Amino acid sequence: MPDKKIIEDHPYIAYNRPILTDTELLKRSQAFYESMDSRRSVREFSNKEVPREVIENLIKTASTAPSGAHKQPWTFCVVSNPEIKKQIRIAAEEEELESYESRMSSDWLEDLKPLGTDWRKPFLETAPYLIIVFRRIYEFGPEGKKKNNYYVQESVGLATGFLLAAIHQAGLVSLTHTPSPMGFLSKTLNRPENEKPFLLIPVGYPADECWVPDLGRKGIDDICAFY
Ligand code: IYR
Repeated sequence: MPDKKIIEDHPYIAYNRPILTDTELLKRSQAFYESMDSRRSVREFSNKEVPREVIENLIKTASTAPSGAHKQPWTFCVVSNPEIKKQIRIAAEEEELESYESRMSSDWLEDLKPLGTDWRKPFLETAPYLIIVFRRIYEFGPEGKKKNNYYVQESVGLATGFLLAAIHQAGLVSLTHTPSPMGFLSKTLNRPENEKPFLLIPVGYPADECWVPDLGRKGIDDICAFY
């Protein structure tokens, strides 16, 4: 069998994955589940350095996610510069203070109590890296003509999920942070108008003393229906 061919004028490559035994499938799926089940969102970071190449690998992994028409409609901005981290912290805390004091409903604040969050975001300066994920609404085609991307929200959500999994598998921790509104990130990072901020993800090691809420996860019967 050839390993390349042209189908309707487009190049294809043969794709082969080994067929595993049921025992092997079970072992691998169980091991990956157990590893991912030990992932937690962390709010107390160490300032210990992480090599930049590691961060590049994490982002390359995120960018292996599927996307609408394979447009890969994402940009990952990586901030390690202390001055820029400081600017981001100041702007985020300003918005968050307003949110916690007057924009969020009492139900919302009540739901967040077990997580111990508040408007203060010291991790934005402590974590060695902030990865700000932008969704690219459209691209500029020839002569600057706008070309819309497809399923941008879904695609960028998938890429971010891959990123969080990669961070955990590498041995680092992250937080899925949603400063709201996030417009200040476009300004601070001077992003073009076709990009909108999606999530802000501090990445690093946990602080020497790091506590996370004692939360359980829903069981299979609560999240899954077999037909
Ligand atoms: N964006 C705020 C509030 C917040 C909202 C939800 I929903 C969370 O799960 C956690 C926090 C903050 O980052 O504190």
